[in-house]
Order: sequence, then structure tokens, then C-alpha cells
Amino acid sequence: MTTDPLHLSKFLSYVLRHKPDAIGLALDPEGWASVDELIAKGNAAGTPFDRDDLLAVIATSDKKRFSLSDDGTRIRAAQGHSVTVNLNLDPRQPPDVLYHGTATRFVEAILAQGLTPQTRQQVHLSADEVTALKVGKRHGKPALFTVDARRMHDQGLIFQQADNGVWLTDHVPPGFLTLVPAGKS
Ligand code: HQG
Repeated sequence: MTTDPLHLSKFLSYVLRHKPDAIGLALDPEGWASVDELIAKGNAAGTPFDRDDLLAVIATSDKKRFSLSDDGTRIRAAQGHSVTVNLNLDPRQPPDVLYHGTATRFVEAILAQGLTPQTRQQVHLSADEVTALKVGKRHGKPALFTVDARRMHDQGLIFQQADNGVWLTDHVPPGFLTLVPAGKS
């Protein structure tokens, strides 16, 4: 029996972002794993899937969570890692404004400290409000911040864009954040 696609996607996020050790998988410093090794070790650990199942999940992932190397032999998560990786993405000029969705209970701490990566490697920012609000809803009652990305970039702070379009940066200090009043988003 083959693992259903949603379960397989969650399994891939788990091992490629957070716990490769759970199945004895090696990630290289840029987060890539061998497709063959992932299939062999995933199956051995009780998650049955083959290369076609894997390719189908990569192709249909709503957020394009996984990237395949050009030669098709390696796979990595596009973003969201808690394990230490260097995605080696080029710095890129962001749009003037980016968005960050969070939960209302985090707002006070964020206004005081800015956005920090928490358990992940970098802060994740969205290019549009709708996506940011969806990200925020994962955590509870959503709250929305705009990020003055243009001014951050002008001051030399680095932005990168993951293969799936998510914007990444190390820290957003409070002075670049504006809380969007509830009801205006
Ligand atoms: C919050 C999903 C207190 C932050 C999404 C967030 C995204 C603070 C939470 C990707 C804080 C961390 C990442 C501070 C930030 N004090 N709380 N100083 N700074 N926070 O899940 O951005 O579906 O690690 O606002 O689509 O929600 O998994 O980050 O609420 O792209 O593919 O701490 O994960 O993608 O939560 O989500 P997360 P995120 P997937």
C-alpha cells in the first residue's frame, strides 16, 4: 500500500526540514538529500512510496515545498528548516513591502523584539497579505504585519527568496514593522 500524498508531504517536511536523523538520512550542507537514499530509508522506516509518488508530491505541493535538483537525483525542502543548512540562495532585492502573518498572542513580543526565526533558520515573509494571513491562522487568531522591506534593503539587510517564492531574512527589527489594525486585512 502506498502512503497517501498528504501524509507523504508531511513526512517529507519532517525529515527534510527537521529530523533527517529519524530515518538515518544524510543532508548535505545545502540541505540536499539523495532521492534514492530517501526512498530506501523512508520505506525501511515504514513510509511506503516510490519515485513516482515522490515526483507527484513535489509537483502537486500547494506551496511548492520541495525542490528537485536539475538532474533529478537530489531533493530538498525549499524553506522552513530547523536543522542547520545553508540554502546558498543569492541575496535578492525584495518588493518594497512584504507581509508577515502571526497570531495575536505573539504581537506584543514581536513589537518589542522584532521578528526572530524561533525554531527555524530564518524569518519567513510573504509577498501578499492573503498568504501571510493563512500562515498566521496556523498559529491561532491571526494578526498581520507589514514589513518595510525596501528600507531594510536600503540599510544593507539581506533578503533571499526560496525556490517557492517565500522571502527569507535573518531578523526584522521592530522599527521596520507595522501592525495592520484588525479588520483592515
Ligand atoms: C512568531 C509554513 C514571539 C512568528 C508557512 C510565528 C511559512 C515570534 C512563530 C513557514 C517572534 C514561528 C514559516 C518573537 C516571530 N516573539 N513570537 N520575537 N518572532 N514570532 O511556524 O513564519 O506550511 O516557525 O510570527 O507557510 O509561521 O510549513 O514560522 O508565528 O512559510 O510549508 O513565531 O512555514 O510553511 O512560527 O511559518 P513558524 P511561520 P509550511
